[in-house]
Amino acid sequence: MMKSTNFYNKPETTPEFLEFYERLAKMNAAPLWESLAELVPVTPKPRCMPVLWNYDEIRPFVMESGKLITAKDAERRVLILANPGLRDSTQVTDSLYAGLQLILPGEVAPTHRHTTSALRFIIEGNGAYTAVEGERTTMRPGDFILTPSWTYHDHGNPSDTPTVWMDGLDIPLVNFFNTGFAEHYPGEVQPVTRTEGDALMRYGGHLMPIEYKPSTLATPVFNYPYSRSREILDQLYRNGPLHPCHGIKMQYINPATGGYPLPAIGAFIQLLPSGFRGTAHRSTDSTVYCVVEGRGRSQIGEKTFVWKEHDIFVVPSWYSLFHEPQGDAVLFSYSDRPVQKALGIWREQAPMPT
Ligand code: 1HN
Repeated sequence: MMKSTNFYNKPETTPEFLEFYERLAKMNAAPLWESLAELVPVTPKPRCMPVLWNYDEIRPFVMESGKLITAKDAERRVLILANPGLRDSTQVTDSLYAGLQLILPGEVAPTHRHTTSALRFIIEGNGAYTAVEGERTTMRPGDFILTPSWTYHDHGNPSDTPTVWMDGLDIPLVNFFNTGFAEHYPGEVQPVTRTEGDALMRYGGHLMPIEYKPSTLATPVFNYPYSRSREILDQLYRNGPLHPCHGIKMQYINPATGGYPLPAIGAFIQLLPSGFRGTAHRSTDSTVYCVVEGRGRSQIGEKTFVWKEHDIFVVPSWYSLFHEPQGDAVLFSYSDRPVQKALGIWREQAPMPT
């Protein structure tokens, strides 16, 4: 007999059962034994699917949106990356959101704040800025930028090139809890009250202000420049060792706590050096990847995705995964790992047992 893949196999349903269920439904009640296998899977069964957005294919749509609507009229001119396994939804995974945002030369996206937290991973452009609580930071390709929950933020592009970035937000989680609040800043653009680079210097070096006490889980640093991340990856590659699954993989941290940069979102950057062939691994946090540099392929379950710079792909919970770059490659990724860890349910096999 084949081993059952269900935790529980429900007995056959007779007309008597069905008649009972009908009367039960009128009582706003239901039999657990009909849905137990689905409610308590033996291993994760994510609805979200492996999917890749080829940047060369999606970019023309992003630019077309720039002809259709202004950043101001749209509030945020973003194309949502909707996972096809979650049809009609606005989710990239079961718990997270992703989008591609465009801001054209001369535009501003007005100041607002909301309870959902956001990260930006900059894809192209040079000279546009994001302002967070009175400090502007220039967005450069590969920069990792944060707007924590309930911080006022706006974007502006005084440069002469379009700027595009990937947004990552915890919208599905915040809305699951029915804790969504949002408001506009009184006035379109918040005043600049701090010098550019202040937060990084104050909190992101090897010094910390005396008696600084974090008031939230979110990081006080809101731009993690790529120039620095890249330098660290390079140096650590030279120093070794290389992880058999991840290459050189680092996580972004809140320097004040050593924890994740946002309460619900963890973010990572990894170097896959030329000649590396990663070993298969898996973890329970469905993850969104953005290719920062280089090209290669990743095997996700039964699917192989061939990727290059700026492509975005999703690895669902517990799918086996390995990466193989062609030449040096750098991958950025983010997931809900902090939430899973807080709940004590995060699991990883790296490498997977053979
Ligand atoms: C938002 O505020 C931004 O500030 C981007 O750039 C995407 C998606 C949903 C809700 C708010 C931004 C967003 C968003």
